[in-house]
Amino acid sequence: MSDPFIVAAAQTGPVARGETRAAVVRRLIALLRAAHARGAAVVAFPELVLTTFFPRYWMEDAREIDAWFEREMPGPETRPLFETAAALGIGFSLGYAELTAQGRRFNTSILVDGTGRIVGTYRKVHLPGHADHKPDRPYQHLEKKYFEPGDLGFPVWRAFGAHVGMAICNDRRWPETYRVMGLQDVELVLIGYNTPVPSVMTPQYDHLAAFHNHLSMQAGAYQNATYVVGAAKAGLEEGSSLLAGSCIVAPSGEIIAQAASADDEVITALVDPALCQINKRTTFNFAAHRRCEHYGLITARTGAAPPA
Ligand code: CDT
Repeated sequence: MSDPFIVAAAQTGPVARGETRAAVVRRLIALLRAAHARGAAVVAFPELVLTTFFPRYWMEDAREIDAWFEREMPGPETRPLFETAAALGIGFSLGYAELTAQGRRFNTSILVDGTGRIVGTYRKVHLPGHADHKPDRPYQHLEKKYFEPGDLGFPVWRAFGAHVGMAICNDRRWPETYRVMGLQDVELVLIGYNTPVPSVMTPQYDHLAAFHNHLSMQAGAYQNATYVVGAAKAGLEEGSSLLAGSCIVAPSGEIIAQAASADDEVITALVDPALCQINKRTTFNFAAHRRCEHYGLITARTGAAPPA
């Protein structure tokens, strides 16, 4: 059985459109140091954390779009984060916009170990929003324009003495995200998010945004007997209000740490892989209780269809 360790979520406040990556990285390093001072072995940073949430802007010029993306990781601006983390011996997950050598664009998160080595890459599977311009809206949500769906599935890696997976923002609302990792015996899921509220898609649920945020991660944690860490980019960013509520959820489904601000803030909690075993061996002992023969529709059908 693996030893317990401390995990941190590094929530950030807003990132201005004109803020440089170097300035953001300085903020991330300060959060990294704070997490390390609290004994953390690994810290989760938010989705697309190096820039403002640029999918809110309609852009047509390829060079303007490319400017939001990273062609290398680490690059010149992000290297100090890797170097500081390696010097402190702390790992992290980091969300950023990835432009591959083949010209493909993904909403990506990497997992970096305590030596500064990238040990895992995840590319966001569930891309919310739209690809077309909706000028009648106060802001856009153009993830479907600027990214293609992730092509790596939901891998789980051995890191920090545990089985660690990642997801990105909208992924956290989908039970499939957690289950695919649950089937790889995941013990810790690191999630970064940018959730605009009010939502231009579902204003009916604006008053429940914080509830749905926690509901999704708590359900995923409980039903798969895993810790889940949610790290928000929060606060009023370029006129768009982003949900805070970063949290760490235990395998029981309980929130065991939660941010109290909508700004740069570190929260920490103990991850004890032994606690994952309680439900992994009993209620959610998959090998004993799952009935795959009845789950075929989940992969055979994408959209819902009413009964005949
Ligand atoms: N970044 C991201 O995935 N945000 C979505 C907003 C959905 S509304 C278009 C989320 O699920 O929080």
